[in-house]
Amino acid sequence: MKVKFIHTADVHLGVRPDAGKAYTKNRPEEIWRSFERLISLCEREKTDLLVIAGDLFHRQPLLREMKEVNALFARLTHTKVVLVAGNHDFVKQDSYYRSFRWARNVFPLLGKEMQKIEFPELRTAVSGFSYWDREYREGIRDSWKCRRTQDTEILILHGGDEKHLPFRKRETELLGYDYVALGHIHKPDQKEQKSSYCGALEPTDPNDTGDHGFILGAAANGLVKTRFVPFASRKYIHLDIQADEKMTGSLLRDTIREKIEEQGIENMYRVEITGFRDPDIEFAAASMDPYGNVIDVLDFTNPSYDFGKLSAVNKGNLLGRFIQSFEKEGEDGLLEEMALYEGVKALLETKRGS
Ligand SMILES: [Mn+2]
Repeated sequence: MKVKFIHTADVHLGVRPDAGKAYTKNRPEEIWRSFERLISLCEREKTDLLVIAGDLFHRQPLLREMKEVNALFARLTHTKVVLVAGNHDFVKQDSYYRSFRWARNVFPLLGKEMQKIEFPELRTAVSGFSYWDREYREGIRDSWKCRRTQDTEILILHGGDEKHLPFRKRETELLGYDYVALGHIHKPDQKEQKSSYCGALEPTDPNDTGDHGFILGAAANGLVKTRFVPFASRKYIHLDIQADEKMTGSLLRDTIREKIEEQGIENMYRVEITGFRDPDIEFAAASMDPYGNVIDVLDFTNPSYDFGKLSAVNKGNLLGRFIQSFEKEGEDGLLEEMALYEGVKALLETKRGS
């Protein structure tokens, strides 16, 4: 018997991530649409099991949000849904998780102790537990070891950092399950592993760079094969741009535009400029957003001062002496260099102002 499953987590429905001027407003809605697309895919592919490894919601779910999600689940004619609550949507005292009546095909594992749900018709069992607090500082327990009752045994775990169920992946593999569906870390494991993070369905933070999607799995007689499927509608990309003395504001703007066109105007960008610039040029970050998808422009360039000339012209004054003090040291460490640049910049600005 072959069981098809999809492993997702960290959808963070309700999050309002920064996506750049043109997209930020629509981004929350887009994340909902992506989740709907996933549900449609489950229906179309006759997926047997949809496993949601926590943080389906970004915060305590509103009743309205739960009803929306449940209505999507209820449309599934073939798929059974198993979910746990993560640290973001943890089962709070008055959480709707406690009282909500889910559709018949939804099997929430909302207990704070490990629970197991069996699907004899799929010869599959899924184990997991939910967060009842923002944090879960204890590690993996011996009692979580797999006690096999079905051909395929799946374990859901949410966490993997210091404050959220600290574990090493190796430990989770040693628990004896055929597959461990991990949630919490937004970066997906793109290589097949027995214990995998599927990553966030859509990136929800500018630091969630790279592909995002879900894990598609097939289980047959306890042998599980999985692969990562990119599914997100947009990516965050960090653009590194190297400036030199010839770089002007308009040249930089063109470079940014070209790079964005190359890597996709649908994506969201953080731009970092490094290297040297003409000391008379200042880059106006605000004008560097041709498609409205630049979140920020970080200018780390240094003015390419001609220290020899500056030192000669300013012989005897504060600026000249400052530069000379660096020449005497004869050190060319990075900190020294930065101090020299910052110092000269400050002194030149004071000079200009006076
Ligand atoms: Mn989490």
